[in-house]
Amino acid sequence: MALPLLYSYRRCPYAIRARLALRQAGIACDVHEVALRDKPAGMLAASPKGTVPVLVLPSGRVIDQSLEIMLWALQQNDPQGWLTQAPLADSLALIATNDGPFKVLLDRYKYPERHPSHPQAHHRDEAVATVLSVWNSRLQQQRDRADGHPVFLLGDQASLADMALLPFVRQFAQVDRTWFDQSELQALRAWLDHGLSSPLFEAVMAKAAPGAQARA
Ligand SMILES: N[C@@H](CCC(=O)N[C@@H](CS)C(=O)NCC(=O)O)C(=O)O
Repeated sequence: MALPLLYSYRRCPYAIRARLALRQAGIACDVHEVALRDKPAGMLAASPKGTVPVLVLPSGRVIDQSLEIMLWALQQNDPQGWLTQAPLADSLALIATNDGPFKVLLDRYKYPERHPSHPQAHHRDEAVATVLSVWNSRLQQQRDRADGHPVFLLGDQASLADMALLPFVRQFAQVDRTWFDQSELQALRAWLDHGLSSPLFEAVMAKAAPGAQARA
């Protein structure tokens, strides 16, 4: 039987969140690892906008937004209740902050040469002041009640928001891990480390060569 085909890029945070949800839902896919500089014709035919991830279902339906792929996958099967742990609107609000203002600041922090009017630390500090310190406080409040158990953005179990944000906070931390490890963001760091060390995250980050077709 034909499997869904996922056009993906290993390190792309949007593609990572899609792979997390597909794997969590137990949906087997053929995964085509794309070279972003040389996108396959089949991907561009399915989705001319040319961003990954793109999911092509055996029916021919194309889903080419990462959040839509997450929702589609979890609507098939959601064994740990990522969609129901917390009000979906709360998850979607956090994701909107992530995909909007946080992503803008993350890109400025990652590529400071494209924004020379400010030093790199300015973008980092703005991301912390406007977004990450808010998420950190939210997690810290959960920690204060959790008696040492891992905590998540919207409660004591992972929700859609945790999984959708994790790959982006990972990128932020990776820009300067030494700085991140010494920052005031302790609760966020614990949340990130817990998420990154999960078997699910490790599984979706397994390496594949560009152009390779793997089965996930
Ligand atoms: N809104 C899209 C954004 C996806 C996106 O921007 N992906 C990046 C890679 S991380 C991409 O494919 N960029 C096109 C390029 O670099 O050519 C989604 O949520 O799926």
